[in-house]
Amino acid sequence: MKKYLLMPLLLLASALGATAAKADPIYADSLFDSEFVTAWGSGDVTGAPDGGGLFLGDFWDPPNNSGMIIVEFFGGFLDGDGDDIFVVDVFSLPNETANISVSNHIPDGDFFSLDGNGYSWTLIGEINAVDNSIDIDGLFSGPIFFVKIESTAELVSIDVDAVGAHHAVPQPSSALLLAFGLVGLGCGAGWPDTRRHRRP
Ligand SMILES: [Ca+2]
Ligand SMILES: [Ca+2]
Ligand SMILES: [Ca+2]
Repeated sequence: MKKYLLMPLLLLASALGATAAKADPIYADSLFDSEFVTAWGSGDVTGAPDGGGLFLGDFWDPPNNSGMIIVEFFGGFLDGDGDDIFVVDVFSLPNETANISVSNHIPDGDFFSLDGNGYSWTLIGEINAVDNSIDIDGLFSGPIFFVKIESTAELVSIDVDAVGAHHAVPQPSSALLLAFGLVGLGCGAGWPDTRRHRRP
């Protein structure tokens, strides 16, 4: 096994994968839970923006109750350089405010303080419909799979079209698979062993 080949290839694959993940934002895969929300248009807050979604209130402005959604990112994302999470709103006003919290999983254990649904949440901060992205900035480490958005406005409700993240957890990329393929070839009979010639 040519281990001297493995590390440079893995580093290359990792660099390529990280670059690709940072270049393209990812969007929430699933609406996990919601409370006091109202649909407009598609009613869909997953995937890329489509001009429809959920506003976080149970009635047109002003709402009787402020709303909340929890969305899930199946592949997870990380606290990377700069802003990490953004909420796409429509008809954006700065007084449409919301708190952003994050969680990593649905635990069976008890190693975090959990809410009634078995979640632990870390409050990252408040956004608004205009200043709509936020930097985790070290408040949470490790992959994040769940984002909770809670309206903090009394007179208006943020209209959530989509929820995005900038730093997807790097997935096994084609470059990584290629690297493993090359290493695999290196183990085969057709790959010349140059070391043999240097060290007779
Ligand atoms: Ca960050
Ligand atoms: Ca809005
Ligand atoms: Ca949408």
